[in-house]
Amino acid sequence: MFTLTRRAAIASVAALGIAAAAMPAAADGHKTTFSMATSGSETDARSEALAKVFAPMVSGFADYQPGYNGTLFAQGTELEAIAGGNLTMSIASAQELAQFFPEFSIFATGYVHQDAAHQVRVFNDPLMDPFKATVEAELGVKLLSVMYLGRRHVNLRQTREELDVKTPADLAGVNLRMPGTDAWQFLGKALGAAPTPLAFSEVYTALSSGAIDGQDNPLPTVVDKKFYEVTKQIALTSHLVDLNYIAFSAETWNSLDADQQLTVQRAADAAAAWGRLKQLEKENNLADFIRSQGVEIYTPDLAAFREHVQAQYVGSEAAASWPDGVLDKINALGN
Ligand code: KDO
Repeated sequence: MFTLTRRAAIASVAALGIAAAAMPAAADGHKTTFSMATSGSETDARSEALAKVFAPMVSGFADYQPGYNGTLFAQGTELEAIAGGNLTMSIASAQELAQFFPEFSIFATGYVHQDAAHQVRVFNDPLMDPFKATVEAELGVKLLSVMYLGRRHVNLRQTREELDVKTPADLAGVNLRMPGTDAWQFLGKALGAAPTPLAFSEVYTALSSGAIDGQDNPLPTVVDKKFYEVTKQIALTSHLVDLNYIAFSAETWNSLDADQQLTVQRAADAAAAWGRLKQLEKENNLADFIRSQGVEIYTPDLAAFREHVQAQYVGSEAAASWPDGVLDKINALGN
């Protein structure tokens, strides 16, 4: 299932070589550049948080230069770019990290995280220390803070009359776009659908043309990317309370002095907190707008989805990569 072994992935990154992008923050007042790549838009809450909160806080010694919509680096290539010294930071997913370190799939598993607060407790718990240490040691990437993306739901082109999603069985044969890594595809299958890998930037067009039946994302993303224009229903499956990490070049970090490092860490935490509140607010207030655009929103049989999804992970290759006891620790940090 995991096509890229850790060794192969690390080797391919090492082959990129370390470029000169991570210039040290000069003590002579010359600012360093923090380049940031995301496939999200400029109006995405996580992008806004970095631009409005993180950037001003580090502006004394760093120029923040963001690239949105996958323009700097394509979705899924950002971590390699940081590791290769060609990018300072990104909004990285656990699914992308699982390409290098399969154990990260635990944070990409359906119905594990319960809500935004649970994500924060998990990220700050000592259980995360070995995960963070591995990413830093083997990829040269520091995970500074956890950002909230939101509850992912199934969003389809079909009307509810054409397809009423009550249980995973109703998604049989549904061509559901999921992002292009193994952890995402696994989740799509676990939902009962026929997952198709596709870059985020292609989703609107593929929905519009009918190349795919649907996609899964939180409500704020459905609005931000106008997916409501090309879909007819949202089944509130809440199958993944999704997160991203603020991933930062260890090489750049090591070039900063202690005060600058403290400032970067505080700026990342402040941006993550701001973005989390913003995203929660959007999530809680967007359903009426989406309905007003002609999209039906309803809750399917959540117990059936949870049971089915969780059952798919039991005994899976993904679950085999999870360190002993970590799932119990994550669950113990829940409500
Ligand atoms: C997506 O491709 O559906 C996804 O939501 C996956 C996330 O991990 C994240 O990369 C996100 O896209 C982008 O940041 C765009 O919102």
